[in-house]
Amino acid sequence: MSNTVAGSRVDGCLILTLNNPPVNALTGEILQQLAAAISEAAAQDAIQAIILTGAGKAFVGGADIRAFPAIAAGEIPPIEWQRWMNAVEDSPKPIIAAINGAALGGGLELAMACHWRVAARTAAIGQPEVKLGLIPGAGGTQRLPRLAGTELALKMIAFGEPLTAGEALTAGIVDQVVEGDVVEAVVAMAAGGVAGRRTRELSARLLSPAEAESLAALFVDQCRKRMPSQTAPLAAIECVAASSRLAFPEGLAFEHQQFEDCLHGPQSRALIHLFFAERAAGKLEAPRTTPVQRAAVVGAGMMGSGIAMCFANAGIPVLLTDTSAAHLERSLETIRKNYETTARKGRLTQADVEARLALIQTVPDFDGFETAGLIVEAVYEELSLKQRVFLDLDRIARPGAILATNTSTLDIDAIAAVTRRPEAVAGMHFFGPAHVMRLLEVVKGRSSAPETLATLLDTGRRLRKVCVLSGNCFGFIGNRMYAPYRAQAVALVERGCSTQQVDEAITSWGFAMGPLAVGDLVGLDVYWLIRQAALQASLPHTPVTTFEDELYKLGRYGQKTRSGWYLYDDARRPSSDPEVERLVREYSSWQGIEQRQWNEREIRERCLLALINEGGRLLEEGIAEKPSDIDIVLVHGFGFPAWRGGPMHYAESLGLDNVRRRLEALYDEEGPQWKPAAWPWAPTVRR
Ligand code: 3H9
Repeated sequence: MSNTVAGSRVDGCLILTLNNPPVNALTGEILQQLAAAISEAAAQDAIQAIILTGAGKAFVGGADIRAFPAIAAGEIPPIEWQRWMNAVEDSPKPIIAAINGAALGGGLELAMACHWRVAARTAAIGQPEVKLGLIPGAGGTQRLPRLAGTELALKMIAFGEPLTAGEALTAGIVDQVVEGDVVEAVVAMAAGGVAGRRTRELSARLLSPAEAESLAALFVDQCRKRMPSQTAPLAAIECVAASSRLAFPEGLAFEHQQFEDCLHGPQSRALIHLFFAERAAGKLEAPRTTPVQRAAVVGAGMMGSGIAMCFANAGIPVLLTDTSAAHLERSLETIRKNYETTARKGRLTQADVEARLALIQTVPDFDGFETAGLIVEAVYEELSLKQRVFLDLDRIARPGAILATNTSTLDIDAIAAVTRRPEAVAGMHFFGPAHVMRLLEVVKGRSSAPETLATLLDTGRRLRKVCVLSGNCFGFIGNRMYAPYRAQAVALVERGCSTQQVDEAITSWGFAMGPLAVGDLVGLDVYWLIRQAALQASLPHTPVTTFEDELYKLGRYGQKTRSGWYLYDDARRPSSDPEVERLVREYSSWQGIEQRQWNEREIRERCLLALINEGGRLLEEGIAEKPSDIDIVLVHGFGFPAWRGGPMHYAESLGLDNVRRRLEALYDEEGPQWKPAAWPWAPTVRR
């Protein structure tokens, strides 16, 4: 027996423990060892049953995802997943999966190949492969419908959301859920005698082929809405529907073909890249962190209220203050409403709502702020105001407490400079709505100590955020990149495109919203202020005047005034406005801007190249540590399609040399804003 599949004997049971930290991910080698151990056990009369479990917290977190890019590139041989799972199911001795923790992807497929399944109450059980642009490839699309029924299998495999152990029990996926030690419970179960049973031989819960097809069509519609342009969910649905139509071996062959197509496609490359990018982001070389026991927030506007909710959601007590008692009262009302809406959707119990509200205490005048280990400032975006707040906080906060600003554009150093603890000051840039958006930029000031940054990153992870470390510059990573991208969108309208043409070119490529519609959502008044600040900060390539200024001057601020780039009805549904067309042509003729026809490809290319090139500049300047950090920021904060992997991954997939050549051509044609960045990174994308 090996280290990765360790065997031990208790009573008449052979316990096989998979041990491949951190999540016991499956490799071909592990499966081979497992099959060998099972076949050895078959020859031993003293063994009545085999128990399969995982070492540590997970049962099996899936196939080892790290190997997929190399398998797809043909650098290492493919793994015969289905054959190994069949070998487990064929065991003449009954095998019981003792699901001690997460059984995901290949982990659930392995458990379903076992004859019985007993799960710990805390185990998560699911087929999340679509989130990686894949489908289950080890028989999951054929075994899950046989165990749980076609409809639930469609739901679990197409959307990738895991079930709790209790839900898996109700669904018939597991046979028993236990509170204590799951292996002990399984040994007791085996002592009572268990028979072998094969999931692949079940059929009672399968819908008829016709019923499965019509249900699949409904799921296709839902997937097109929830996960537009993604191919894996559609392939997954086809496979589950096929389980009703095809015998098990043919179903496996069909699944294998679909899995291969997904594995070799660009979407799985992009989504696997993001999976590892998220886990690699915001990791610092082991400086000491001080876990935050109590937090405080200054400013009870939308951002401050959302930030307070983030702390409460993570079980961290938080104080919230504002200069206005009315703001505080309104903030608490909004927070309660938000929680109650979540409870109505069944995602929180009423007890959870009350528990979270109890963690948020509104206070006047910084009362109690001396007890907080972390104070987040979220007041109006004005440097002098923030500096005044930091002067006060520095006086009130206890020694060692961290002071973080939620500024989205201002200079962290200028804020830290008014305190006597610049080493304990940094940016904590949440994206609105803060309790919903997963992205958090932790911004490093000139004097921010490594311990300060490590504590903020650690706290961010406790708040269940995807944390990225950014250097201090105007707009940090996300807003700084978004500015030239939006500037291109506006310039294209000035040069002859219609508003809709630009937005549609971008949304049809996969962005959640077009850049001009985003302007209307955020507010053209807000973008005007940001651009003025960018000009003041002498940010290169910021246009001095743009047509968007004209919309701002007309009071067309976007959705909030029911007019901006678009017109909005009371339900905030947009429609195009001929007046904008007229105004922009007038503006362009006055500015002497040449007009021409543009096609979709040209529009996209310009907007995306502006984004990518700014990413290159951020790397060149050391503001972003690595390209994958930029990808995360754009995907989680700015609606960049995840299945394209983020702008830097996309640039790599195009070939950096090709990107540079196009930028050089534009630089020659149109000037300095297209000057190619130095691209200081080695490509990682296999093409
Ligand atoms: C699949 O199974 C296909 C099948 O159909 C097979 C047939 C072809 N592989 O998330 P965490 C690493 S596809 C390799 O921070 P948590 C992760 O990178 C797979 N490594 O922990 C990180 O490493 P590091 C389907 C993996 O406790 C460390 O583990 N399965 C894998 O918050 C900790 O990860 C999935 O999609 C893996 N499969 O959450 C499940 N999983 O420390 C993906 C994790 O170096 N995994 N790592 O940064 C998860 O959802 C979560 O990791 C899990 C633990 C819930 C398991």
